[in-house]
Amino acid sequence: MENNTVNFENVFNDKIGKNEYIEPKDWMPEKYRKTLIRQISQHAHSEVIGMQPEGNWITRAPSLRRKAILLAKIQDEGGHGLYLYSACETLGISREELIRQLHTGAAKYSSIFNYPALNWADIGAIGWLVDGAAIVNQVSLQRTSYGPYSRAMVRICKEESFHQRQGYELLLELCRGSKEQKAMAQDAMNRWWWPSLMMFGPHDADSAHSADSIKWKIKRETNDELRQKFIDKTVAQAEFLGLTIPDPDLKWNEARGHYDFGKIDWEEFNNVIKGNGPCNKQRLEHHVKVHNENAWVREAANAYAAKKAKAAKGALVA
Ligand code: BYC
Repeated sequence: MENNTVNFENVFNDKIGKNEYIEPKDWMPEKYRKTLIRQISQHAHSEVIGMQPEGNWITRAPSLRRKAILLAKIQDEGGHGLYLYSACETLGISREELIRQLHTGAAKYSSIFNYPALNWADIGAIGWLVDGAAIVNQVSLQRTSYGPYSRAMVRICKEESFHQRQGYELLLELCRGSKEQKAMAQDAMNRWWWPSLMMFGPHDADSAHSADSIKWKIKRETNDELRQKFIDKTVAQAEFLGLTIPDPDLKWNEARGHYDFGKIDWEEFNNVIKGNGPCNKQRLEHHVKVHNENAWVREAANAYAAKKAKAAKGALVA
């Protein structure tokens, strides 16, 4: 007798092989689903927690123009969080559960947002270096195999490249300003350079999830490949600003066609992702506090949606 049963795993592997998207209703291995939930939720949490270090500077922006730009940027980050939570929910997990995982520490967010924004130049460094690193990673993720994640990335990348340029322009103005302003920019560079390199995650040899994620085309390039891309494109930008990258081992390697760079302090990275960075406690406590204080907004939105649904049903019956 002919066997008509579809082998779902073969269909899935076939799609991955042909670079076709996996969509929410398609069959997928449980581990693929779990890896996506972990990565997309970590990404969403990063966007939202990342609003905090910048939000701190809205009231202290040095001009109305800078304030308007910063407000718009932070609002974009909130929007990115929302696209990503929605993409994550298509994998069968609720927003409440995702937030619970963030609040209990079961889900991480990017290490970078556990560092403080100490002076105005830090806002430039966050745009230039942090958004710059995020773009390198996210351009690659535009080709991720999960459709809703890929589509969210396309839109996010457009906005992030504006963010990166506003950070660079802010720093350029400081670097062309007074001696004190230039020194502020250099100080920000010194503090944000190494944490920005850590955003790409551990070296490939120590990356627990990379092998599966590359196999399933969730990740298109490895942590080390993306980190190298970021360094290679950022050095010339630092030179143009007249800033020194705080790495004495940074040197062009003609044979490799890439910059060599110094050792990353993985002890610091591990400490930060374990919850012991300079601002971990503050960031999480703030999120929990605001989430609880604004429970009424969620209740009101739900009540309004229920009222609208009931009215629509009534209109259908009538
Ligand atoms: N921070 O096996 P690995 C933005 C964890 S926000 C914390 O290599 P993977 C912006 C990793 O989760 C953009 N944890 O993992 C917003 C894993 O632990 P678990 C943020 C990190 O997933 C506002 C363990 O280490 N972008 O642009 O294959 C203002 C082993 O790592 C980090 C994203 O979130 C880290 N840096 O690769 C301004 C990008 N690195 O989960 C700007 C999306 C690693 O087993 N995510 N870990 O407990 C990714 O591309 C990947 O998840 C990573 C890590 C490359 C980050």
